[in-house]
Amino acid sequence: MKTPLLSILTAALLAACAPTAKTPVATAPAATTVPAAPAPPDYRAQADQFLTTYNAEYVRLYTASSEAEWRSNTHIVPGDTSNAGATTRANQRMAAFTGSTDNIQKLRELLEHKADLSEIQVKQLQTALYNAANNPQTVADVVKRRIGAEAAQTEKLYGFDYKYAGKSVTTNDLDELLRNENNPKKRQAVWEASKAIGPTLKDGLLNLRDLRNQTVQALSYPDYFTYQASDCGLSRDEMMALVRKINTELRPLYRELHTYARYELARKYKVKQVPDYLPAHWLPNRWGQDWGSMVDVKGLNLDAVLAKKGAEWQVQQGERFYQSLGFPALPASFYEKSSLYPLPKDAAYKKNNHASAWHLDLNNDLRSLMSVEANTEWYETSHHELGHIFYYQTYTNPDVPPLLRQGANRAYHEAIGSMMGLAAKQKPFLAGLGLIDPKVKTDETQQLLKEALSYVVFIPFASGVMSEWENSFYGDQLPADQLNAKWWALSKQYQGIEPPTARGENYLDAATKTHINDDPAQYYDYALSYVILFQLHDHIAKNILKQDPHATNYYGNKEVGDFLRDIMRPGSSRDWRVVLKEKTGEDLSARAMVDYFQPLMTYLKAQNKGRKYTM
Ligand code: X8Z
Ligand code: ZN
Repeated sequence: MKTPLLSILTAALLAACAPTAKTPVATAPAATTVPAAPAPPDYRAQADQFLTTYNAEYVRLYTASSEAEWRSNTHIVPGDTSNAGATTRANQRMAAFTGSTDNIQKLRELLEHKADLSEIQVKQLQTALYNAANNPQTVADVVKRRIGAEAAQTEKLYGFDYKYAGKSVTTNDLDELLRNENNPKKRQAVWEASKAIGPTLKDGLLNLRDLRNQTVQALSYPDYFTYQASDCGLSRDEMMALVRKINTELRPLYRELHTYARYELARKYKVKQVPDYLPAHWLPNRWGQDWGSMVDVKGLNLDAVLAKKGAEWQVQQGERFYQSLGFPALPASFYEKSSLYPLPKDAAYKKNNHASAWHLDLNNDLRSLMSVEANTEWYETSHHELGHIFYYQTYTNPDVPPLLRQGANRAYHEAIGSMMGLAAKQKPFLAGLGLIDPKVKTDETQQLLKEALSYVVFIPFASGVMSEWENSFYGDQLPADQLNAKWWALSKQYQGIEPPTARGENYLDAATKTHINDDPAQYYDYALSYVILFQLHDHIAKNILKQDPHATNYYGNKEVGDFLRDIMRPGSSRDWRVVLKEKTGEDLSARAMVDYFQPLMTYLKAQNKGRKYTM
């Protein structure tokens, strides 16, 4: 079947090639004059024409939509729905285009001639069809309701007024308290304050589940989780098998860390009976996804150094690090247009408190939204977000059409900046920058332990709790009266964490994690990103720098920059598996991550000797 556009093009081509009628002038035998066969339709030319027009409109609508989203995320006035209204309208226009029935038909038709098209054309058509499935206009009403519900959920999420001890507090305040407060009673109150937002998001999330599932079902995806996983070229089962494998591979190490943490924290909080499961409020993070601040490595206390340098310095230093590897400076507009620091205490509006990086126009308008304060967590996050920004900048080149200005896959996008964050905390790097005394003796085991408490501890949360919960929520229609029970069952199973008191279905603790609301069914990307991070870091350390992966200094090394840019430059125009194999010689594997932390096993086993293991 042909679309009208293709029929017209084909007819025109055929007409152009048809022999023109001529007046016969001779009667000589004509046996050798066979009429030329009509040239086959030029599908490449057709695809080019279609994609040129499509990309231009895509950029125009994407930019309008991002501008509106930016405003919705940086200027939240509770009760004022004007931003949400503008965002909804811009996103609806984008949806009407990407999901238009005409476009879908044309994309499908061109893809029927895949064999005749170039690889980059096929990639663009597939990406556009993937995008269409999130907005098919055959179910325009569902899409419209979903877009409105998403804007409303974002406003609720970031407009929430957290209260602790009777006062309004920011999430930065709560995080700091969880890192530093020593009184378990107070800790519990802080933790509970951080969960107060959950119930306010429940109806919205349940509604969004239905709308998200119904949207993608129109193009035959069984559910939204399957749709998201397909972006990596994996089925839902394959994705779950992958994250479960990663979790299993890191489980022996996690088990040691879990045992260690139970005993250490019981001692710290002066609790005689060591609990079998970690009480959630004992941990220095709202979800127990990062326990790094439990350990203070003497001589390597970055918090003290950063406090003197200030918040601005951290972002600028991050940029300097990337530049030292040969990345170009950021455009001035990055600093002018980004929203990098917390709002003044008396601001009459709120902003999204979770860090993000934006490619506003799929061109050179690059922005980040953060609330940077001078501490190790924000130092790490600044490097993470700048990873996204330099990724955007690198694939914004004439060889990468706007539709393919994305990571090799989403996990790569998360991996680059996280890897730079890891590298920017290693001793030779810090000493090279003059941030610490190079001669100071530091305990390498404690440093590795601190890293494990961040990176290894993250895996059961990301590949276990988050991925399993969303898989069940979207893929298995987790019943509305089991949402919180499931969350805590998974937390216990994967993280070995329990809530301080019973958390019934009147709470919705999953929804306190921003991604559950506004970055749905894709948290496995972060688990995969850590695995990729260690694969890339291992390669850089051993093969480029010839340094111990535990003690590197990437600063100023252009070869490291070239290695990273080779990965980043093609955006999503190359298959992520091929890229990984080509650049590291390996398939996706937790091997490098497991190897990196292996030296810690002996230490932890010795520490945990005679202790009770509960997972
Ligand atoms: O959400 C983020 C980034 C933004 S892309 C700050 N991260 C995950 C989280 O905070 O839960 C980075 C690592 C995990
Ligand atoms: Zn990120």
